[in-house]
Amino acid sequence: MRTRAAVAIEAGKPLEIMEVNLEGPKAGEVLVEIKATGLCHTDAFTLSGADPEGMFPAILGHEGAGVVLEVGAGVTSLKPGDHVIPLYTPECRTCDYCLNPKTNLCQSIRETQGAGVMPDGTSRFSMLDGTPILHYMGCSTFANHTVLPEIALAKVRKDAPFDKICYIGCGVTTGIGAVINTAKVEIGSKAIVFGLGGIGLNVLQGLRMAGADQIIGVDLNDSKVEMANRFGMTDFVNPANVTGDLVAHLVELTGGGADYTFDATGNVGVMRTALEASHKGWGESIIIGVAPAGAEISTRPFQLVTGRSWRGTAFGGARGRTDVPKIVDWYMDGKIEIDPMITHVLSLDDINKGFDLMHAGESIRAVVEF
Ligand code: NAD
Ligand code: AHE
Ligand code: ZN
Repeated sequence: MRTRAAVAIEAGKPLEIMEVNLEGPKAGEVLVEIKATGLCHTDAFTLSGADPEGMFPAILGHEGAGVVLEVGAGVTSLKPGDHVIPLYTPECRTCDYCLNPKTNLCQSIRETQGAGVMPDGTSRFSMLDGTPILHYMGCSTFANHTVLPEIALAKVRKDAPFDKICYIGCGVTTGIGAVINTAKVEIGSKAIVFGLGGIGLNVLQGLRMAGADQIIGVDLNDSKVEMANRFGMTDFVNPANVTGDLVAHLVELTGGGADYTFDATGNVGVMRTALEASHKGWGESIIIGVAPAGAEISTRPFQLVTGRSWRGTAFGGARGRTDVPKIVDWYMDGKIEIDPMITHVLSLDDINKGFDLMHAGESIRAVVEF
């Protein structure tokens, strides 16, 4: 079939909207009509050329929601008409990783996913002249139709609006999951969230759900304050307005350091500040942000010797097929909020405007509706 997609032709160039060929689902695969997709900073990061795994031409996008149109041979858990959210972290339920309760990082198709192809080693997308186009994070939601492995789709209820629940495909689950699954924040905790964008705001609402007492937000952009307050922030710090050492300021504000800190910026300097602003003896710092190729984190080992720990999280530690339908229920039941964070709704033709808004710090989430 043919479908419309925003294609990343090469690093650093705007996406090009075009008709592309899409082959139907092979064994174990599913054809999905994407109804809506969010724009995550990770899409911009890969498009910029900073992603060591970034390859072109590719169809980016990993925060989508849609409807199953067709299933390949052997698919048993999905049927045409089912509503689904694509999963860049799949859940096969049989690999060593899925069988280990300490991780959500299913590895059953990680190698081919990272290479931009389906598990059989080939792409389903091509240009009209036959040039193959790579998949991205196993999802490629910047296309009106896409093909995914069955294990990379969460089946969700049919009354949930696509233009909101697409955000559960990455940002919402990553932020809330970092608090609940990864850090396992206790009631009464003190926490600091660095970066109050599409991920950081969801860390805030996760902390509020977990019953944290002090929730400090740190961002260079003052315009994020209003939304952050709405999602549970109790104190705001703009590093540009701090005279002297930022770590010392945060340690003083928390009365000795935070129980938990979260980096949602992708800046390795911020990651160091986050680790060092966590409490001596027990503070945990969770890295969510994705850093560019070649970037490395550093601190004095003494920071760890004296009881702080550095950890990371992918997709908020969530097991997608199991946890994503529950998070959709939380949204539908009013336990979490999504709507205010979707600040812009665009057509596919205007997708590059969404990236401009992100880079200008003017959007939280821009969503493309098909
Ligand atoms: P975003 O652009 O919406 O938000 C980033 C925020 O960080 C902005 O508000 C910006 O003003 C702020 N910021 C930038 N530099 C800063 C600094 N030096 N100090 C303080 N604040 C600063 O991006 P997003 O969509 O929220 O994504 C955030 C990060 O999380 C990105 O690196 C993204 O790739 C990553 N991410 C990781 C996962 C995961 O599974 N680990 C999932 C999704 C996104
Ligand atoms: N490809 C990059 C790393 C990108 C990365 O860390 N991706 C996160 C999800 S970001 C979603 O917005 C992730 O899940 N990582 C785990 C994995 O297996 O990719 C690089 O540095 O090579
Ligand atoms: Zn993302």
